Amino acid sequence: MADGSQMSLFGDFPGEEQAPRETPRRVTPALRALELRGILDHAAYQYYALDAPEMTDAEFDRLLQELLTIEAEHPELVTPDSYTQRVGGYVSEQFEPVTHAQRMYSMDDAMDLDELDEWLARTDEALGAAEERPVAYTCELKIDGLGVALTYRDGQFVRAATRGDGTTGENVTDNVRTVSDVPRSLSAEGLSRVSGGGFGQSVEVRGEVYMPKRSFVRLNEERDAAAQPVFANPRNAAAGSLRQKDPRITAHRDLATFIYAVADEGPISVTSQWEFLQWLQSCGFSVNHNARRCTNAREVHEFCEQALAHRDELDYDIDGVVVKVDSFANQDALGFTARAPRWAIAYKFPPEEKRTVLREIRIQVGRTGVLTPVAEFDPVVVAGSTIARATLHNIDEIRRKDVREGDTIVVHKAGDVIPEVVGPVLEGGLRAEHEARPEWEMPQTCPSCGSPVVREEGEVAYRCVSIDCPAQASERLIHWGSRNAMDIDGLGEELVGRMVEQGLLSDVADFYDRLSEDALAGTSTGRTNKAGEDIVVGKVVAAKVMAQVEESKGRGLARVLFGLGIRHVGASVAEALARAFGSVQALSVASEEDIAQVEGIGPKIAQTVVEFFSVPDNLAVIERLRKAGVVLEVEEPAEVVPQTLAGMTFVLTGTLERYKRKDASDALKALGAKVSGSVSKRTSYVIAGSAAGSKLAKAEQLGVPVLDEEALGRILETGQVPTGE
Ligand code: 3B9
Repeated sequence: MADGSQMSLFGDFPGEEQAPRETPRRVTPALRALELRGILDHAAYQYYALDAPEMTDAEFDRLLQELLTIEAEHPELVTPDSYTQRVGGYVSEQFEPVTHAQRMYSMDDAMDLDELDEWLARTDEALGAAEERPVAYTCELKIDGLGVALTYRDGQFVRAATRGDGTTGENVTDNVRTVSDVPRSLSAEGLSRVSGGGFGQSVEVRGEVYMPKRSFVRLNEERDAAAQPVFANPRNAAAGSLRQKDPRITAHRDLATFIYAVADEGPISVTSQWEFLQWLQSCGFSVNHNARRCTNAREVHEFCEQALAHRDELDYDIDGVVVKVDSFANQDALGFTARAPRWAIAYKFPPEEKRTVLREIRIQVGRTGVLTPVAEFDPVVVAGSTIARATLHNIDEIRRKDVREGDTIVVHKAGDVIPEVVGPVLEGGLRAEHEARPEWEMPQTCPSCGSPVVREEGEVAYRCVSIDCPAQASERLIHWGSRNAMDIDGLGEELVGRMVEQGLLSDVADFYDRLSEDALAGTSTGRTNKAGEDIVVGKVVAAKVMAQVEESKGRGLARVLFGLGIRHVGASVAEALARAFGSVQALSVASEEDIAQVEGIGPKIAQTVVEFFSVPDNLAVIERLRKAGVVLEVEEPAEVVPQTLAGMTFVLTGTLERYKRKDASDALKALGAKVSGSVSKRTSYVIAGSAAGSKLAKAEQLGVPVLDEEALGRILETGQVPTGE
């Protein structure tokens, strides 16, 4: 990112990672603009509403830049609903806007050490002989987080705002208050070094909110286990966590900060960035210790090289080094341009890229019929892990990159996480070979069912719209049986695929009115044994799966709604719908307006829900589910359970003998407790089973009381936590 201090979806435009591209020649600017608006709206929705970004920030920036370029060249094409016309461009409507008293500046980039040297030389020269010499520089790490501004009034934390577009950000005070390393009040020691003993009015510090890599991995493990979409990288996880409507969710995400600037250094009695960092620390702020005061270019180089060499050892992502002229007098002499200080530069690390060979572009058919081309290439290790495939998203992307099967390609990890094809290698005689290969074409028919595929107007995606496409059916059935939906254990993906192929299953109602133990036993699992023979489902497994199917009937309305796989209806939306409508029947006759009334549900979701229930086949499946005895209503709780554990937060870790983790967690929640996946000082109790690991250690470190399984049993029986005897 040009400026790692922000999420570039809000970011400081223009995106600088890739040069703006010309409008593709094949389509008219009007059509392309229409298409781009659709893509950007969808991407923003995925990012904000669903917390499940489908593209990288760089990609988003690129598309936004393309749209802005078209609109600049053809002002008649600008529409009021264009993404570019939104308040402040990138400021969302969810949080209250905050106008920064002092602009949140970006920084100029140096893309390599040569550019950095040029900047050092220029700066040195500009400062001339009259200023403080030799010119010293403070080198800091460039944290790949989100820029924030924290305001303190009379030494008390009063407000936090995101960077936004640099001028206007969002008020995220309630969420930032839950970040444990943000001081609530400034230390007396820090304040003593401010002229007048304090900032009579207020002081605004700036820095980065980030999620430690370890916490990111853990969060994703938890989300994955709960069948929730995972975050692409720590920065997106931090962004998603900071932009939660409910601060209690943010509180359970392990966020942290590094502070490095103040909006107005006037009243502080320090004279350089280096001293200023010490002052920040003395105030109680978290300041990154990997910084160095350098007095020549060689030392600056060394710092950059060391940062690059050791970046993997850090528990936070960095994307470069920030070099700042150290003395404030020298900074003043240099001043600012409209968007950035002349006294600072961001040296950006080169992204790790590898060459490999693109073997095949294969089509994946999703649950909603979208055909996604996926690049399959020879495995290569990039940024610490082996990758062998990457989504190419859609045909436009393939044309833009101009990759063809058989090409030698460059791959990297976008945001250091998502494998991505950068493009074909065309030098060294490879261009002729590339040109000789045919351009890849989207299949005209679905590779799974053979029906014609369609591309709807204004959409990038090609879809198989067949109602009996086996690939879609398998994906839908797998989803129905997944953890957060009907939780049918023992349903492997291959097994479902085979059952669909063999005609045993085609829709979710088939689980209940068509599948039988006899039919299941003897079905190929899709796996082979050492001798290469097909492994078939045995009688015992078949009986187990059928018992699970039977049990799943009573999972309740929310899981049914999630399991149906209605577009945009994730687990939490399903829960909200279930609570609001109480039955499938009531939901199926609700209008878009009725549905959009529900807290947390927007018009887009409302529309897809109504669409879903307007399809006769879908209603028929629901009717069969009802007849088979699947519970389609919210069941009234048999008795009101006293919420004796309200306000307490539990963390379960290790292996429990008597309870399934999920059951124990549900039982605690039924008593009003919250159950979290990570230990913090806000955790009331950690329940540790056998082989408990890092969470137990963290609890001990933070002094959080740890209970064993027996104690858990007593809590669940009595509804009371042990008193300290
Ligand atoms: C008003 C690190 C990042 C970073 C600055 C950074 C991003 C931006 C910046 C911050 N990592 N440092 N530093 N390590 N990702 C340099 C842009 N500085 C300011 O925002 C800032 C703002 C200032 C000084 C600095 O003072 C003024 C007072 C009055 C008028 C004009 C400026």
